[in-house]
Amino acid sequence: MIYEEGPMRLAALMVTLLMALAGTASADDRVVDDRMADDRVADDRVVGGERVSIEDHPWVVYLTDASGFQFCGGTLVTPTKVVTAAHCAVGRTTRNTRVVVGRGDKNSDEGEVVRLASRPWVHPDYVAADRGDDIAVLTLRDAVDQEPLPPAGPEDGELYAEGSRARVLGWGRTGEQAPASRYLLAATVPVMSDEDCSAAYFQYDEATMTCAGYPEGGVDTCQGDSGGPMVAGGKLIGVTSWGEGCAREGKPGVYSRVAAYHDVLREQLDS
Ligand code: 4AZ
Repeated sequence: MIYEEGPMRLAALMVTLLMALAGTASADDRVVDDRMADDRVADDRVVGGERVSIEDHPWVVYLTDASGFQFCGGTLVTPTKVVTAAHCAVGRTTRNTRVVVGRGDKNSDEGEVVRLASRPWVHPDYVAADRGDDIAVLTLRDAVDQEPLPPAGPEDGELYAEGSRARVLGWGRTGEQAPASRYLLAATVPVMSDEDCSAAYFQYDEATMTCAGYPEGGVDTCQGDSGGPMVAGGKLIGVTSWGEGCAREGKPGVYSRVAAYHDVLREQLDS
């Protein structure tokens, strides 16, 4: 997550260019340079994305398959319920889905790996992320101790106001062509107006989506961050859903508008 088209990326490009001029660069060198740049993005906390501790964000979780491969994020909203994206949960079984709780570093063995108690609940109207209703709820077999994050409700309209700042978190890619992050990253993005979201995407639906990012791009969620949290006012206001590429100018990230699903979530969380 947290793509950053900033100075480090530019620096990596310059290095590649200089090496090419010196006759030493190959396509493979370029990949290595990109990786190094991305590591520095994660470690040096440059503008946009930064490493954050899981202890400060105990409700953010990631999903893996049975082999341990991280494919999405999620948010604990009660000790046994995780909100994620429908496109992360559709078709998944209890056998091939794990929820990793309390682990900021994918390579550590801290935290818990929790199994599902049942097949995921997927919003019944879900068809595809850019058609809306990209929301799902997972039920954990064992309750966890981590503090949950309450979902936004109808009273939280101001959290979706234009320019309101939100935090987005995840272990996804740090660039469209970059590998996923080893560490939990976070970034701050401004919520865009429904007009601007609609201008960016014909599929945008203001009733069930919100979008966020800077007009010039540069900070965003990316592949692998899906299902993870968009947070403001101490509440889960969005679920990372879709967008055209990552951090592109004029192409903000799109998030499921959690407040719009208050009643249906209530029903799921109480069941
Ligand atoms: C994805 O493929 C994805 N830039 C997630 C977020 C965004 C784009 C794609 C938003 O999971």
